[in-house]
Amino acid sequence: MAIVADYRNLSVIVPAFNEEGGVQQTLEALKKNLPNAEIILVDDCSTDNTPEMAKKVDGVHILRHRFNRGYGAALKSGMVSSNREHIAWFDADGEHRTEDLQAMFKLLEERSLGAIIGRRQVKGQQKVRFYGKLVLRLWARLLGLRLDRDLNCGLRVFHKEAILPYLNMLPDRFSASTTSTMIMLEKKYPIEFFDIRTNPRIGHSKVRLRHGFETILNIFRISMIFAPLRIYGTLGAVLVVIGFVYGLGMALTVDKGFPAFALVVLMAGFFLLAIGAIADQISRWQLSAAGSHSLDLRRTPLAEPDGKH
Ligand SMILES: Nc1nc2c(ncn2[C@@H]2O[C@H](COP(=O)(O)OP(=O)(O)OP(=O)(O)O)[C@@H](O)[C@H]2O)c(=O)[nH]1
Ligand SMILES: [Mg+2]
Repeated sequence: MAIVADYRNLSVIVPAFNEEGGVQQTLEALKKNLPNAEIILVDDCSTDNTPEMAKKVDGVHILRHRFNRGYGAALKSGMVSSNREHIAWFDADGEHRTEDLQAMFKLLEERSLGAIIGRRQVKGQQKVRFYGKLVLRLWARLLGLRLDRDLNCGLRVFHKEAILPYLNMLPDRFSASTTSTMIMLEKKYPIEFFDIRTNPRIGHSKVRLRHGFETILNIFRISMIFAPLRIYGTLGAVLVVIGFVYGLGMALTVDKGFPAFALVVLMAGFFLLAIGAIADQISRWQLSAAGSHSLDLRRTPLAEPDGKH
């Protein structure tokens, strides 16, 4: 007898804003292919027929924001009301395939991972988006993070303990996906990227250029929360080295002692290092409170060493 996979351990959160074209089909596919999963549609105060279309599918929990709050806010509302151990994010526009979600969930459970993040193919992507994503990756790299190809794919699955303690760090808008990737990496949770295929979206895209700028700002914000010493420390060390080398060079070659300018640069470097050390203490203190529920996850025997991220 064939064993039918059971998804009673999983909540699927579907954020939707004006997705009357794709929402019914998306929910039907989830109901059919993920039996017993809890499916939560968060309608972000759509102005079209999204709620009516969603109601046509039985057994879906529908939450509705009273005003439009954004993609990240919708995901947070859904996650807070989820009752299962694992949480998936799944777009309402028909773009994601349930086969991919099934495979990702299986892997997450089998390997006790903190998260699995979808990785879309670069081929066929709009040029603008391709370069936008490149800028995001370079920016993250500059801040000391080696990120994989796709930071902000909307299809991902988490162990609840890996994401719930950080809900207040997730922004309300589109950068919630990039931010959640960074949180997983900064917390050194065992995670994997998983190659997925996507269908063309049904209906209009909601992504705008300003969302890219918001994301750049949020990458910086998260780095400051998790690893302030990396930013202040690098900048401080660079200034100290410049000040010292320049000052010493001038003192030895031009016979007028250590120049004042070099001293100022040196001092600025030391100040930045000191600020970094204090910020680091504050950050550790804050994060130990936020992440204390997640410690078990880090000790799971199947957890991968995270050196490869
Ligand atoms: N709750 C909520 N969901 C939103 C909002 N904007 C977009 N979404 C949903 O978030 C998901 C992803 O949005 P998309 O516009 O598809 O963004 P994308 O998948 O990155 O890019 P495209 O599919 O190419 O447009 C979809 O299910 C949208 O309905 C919003 O303001 N609030
Ligand atoms: Mg989409």
